[in-house]
Amino acid sequence: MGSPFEGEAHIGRTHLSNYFNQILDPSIKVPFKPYTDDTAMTKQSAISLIENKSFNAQDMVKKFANEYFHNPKRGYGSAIGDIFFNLRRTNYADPYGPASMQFKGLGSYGNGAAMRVAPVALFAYHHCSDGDNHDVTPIVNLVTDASKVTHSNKLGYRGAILQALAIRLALLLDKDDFDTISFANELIQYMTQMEVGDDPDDPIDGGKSFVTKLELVKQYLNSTEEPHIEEIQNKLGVHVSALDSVPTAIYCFLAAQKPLESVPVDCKFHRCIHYAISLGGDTDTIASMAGAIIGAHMGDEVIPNQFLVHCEHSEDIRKIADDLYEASKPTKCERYSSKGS
Ligand code: R7I
Ligand code: MG
Repeated sequence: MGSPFEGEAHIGRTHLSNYFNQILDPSIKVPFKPYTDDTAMTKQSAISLIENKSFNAQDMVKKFANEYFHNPKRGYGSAIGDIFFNLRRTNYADPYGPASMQFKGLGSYGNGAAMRVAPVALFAYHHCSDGDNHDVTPIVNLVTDASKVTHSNKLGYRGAILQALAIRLALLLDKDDFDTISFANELIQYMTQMEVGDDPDDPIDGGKSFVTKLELVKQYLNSTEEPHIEEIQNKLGVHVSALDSVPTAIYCFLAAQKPLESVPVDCKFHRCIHYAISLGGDTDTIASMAGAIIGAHMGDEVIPNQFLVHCEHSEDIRKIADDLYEASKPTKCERYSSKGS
């Protein structure tokens, strides 16, 4: 839904409202919305987890590559195609190799691992939780492994971890009412631990911190006035890097918990997606990540059916989600083994 606006800096309020009004109007035949790389890779992450009932790096990258070669024109990041060509050329021998060589060995810091992480987060939550869900180690480890097949830069895979932890927290929340500041604080706590030992003077990524961005999210949430779109674009970011988009998606989810002056709609799910797109920039991906978090929080019943009818393969995706739930059910034996006995 966000892709028609991708890359735009200024999206007129009326223009965007008309877009949503058309989508919501059952009498108007709006053109079908083809899914972009976000959904392409999310789908394949889920299918790989379903078929293997666990994470299998080689199988997952093969599925990503096959989907890419089947239709490379889905708005993929400009560097990720090279990974798929290199993997295919080497017969997928080392699923982590090509990604680790990108950007002179630094790896990609794009938001591509974060944008597809929802099934991995849901799988880990359900399968590895050991019934209590207090320990985030399984989710962090699984997400790190599933991210590094394409994004070995710490900013790339940490962005995916942050998005996964937001999904996990959203699943644990009260459906009707929760404290958005506590939500941000909890994420700040996890990311602070992750950033311990980072060198603020590192010439490449010194000072690039998810904690700093989440503090900004808190500042916006605490403010009585809605921040200007330019403020969000310039400070929080609406770009293809994980650092400039994952905290923004989290902010969209949290900001949409209350009425928004700029998006006067009652349905929280609609408000969240609409607001994410209104910020411009990487609209498909930020809306997709914000949608994954609010979906984890509220369930699929809150998604307006009129949204779904316009989205390519929405029926298939619903079936994949059900299959993922089944495949991630912990068996008794696996529960105990995750405790180390
Ligand atoms: O991360 P990735 O899969 O891109 C996803 C985003 C989504 O918004 C899509 O909808 C699409 O628009 O792109 O793909 P990558 O190619 O790994 O990363 C995206 C872009 O981030 C790259 O093409 C680069 O422009 C930039 N980038 C970097 N630039 C310099 N140095 C990522 N890592 C680096 C880097 O280390
Ligand atoms: Mg995008």
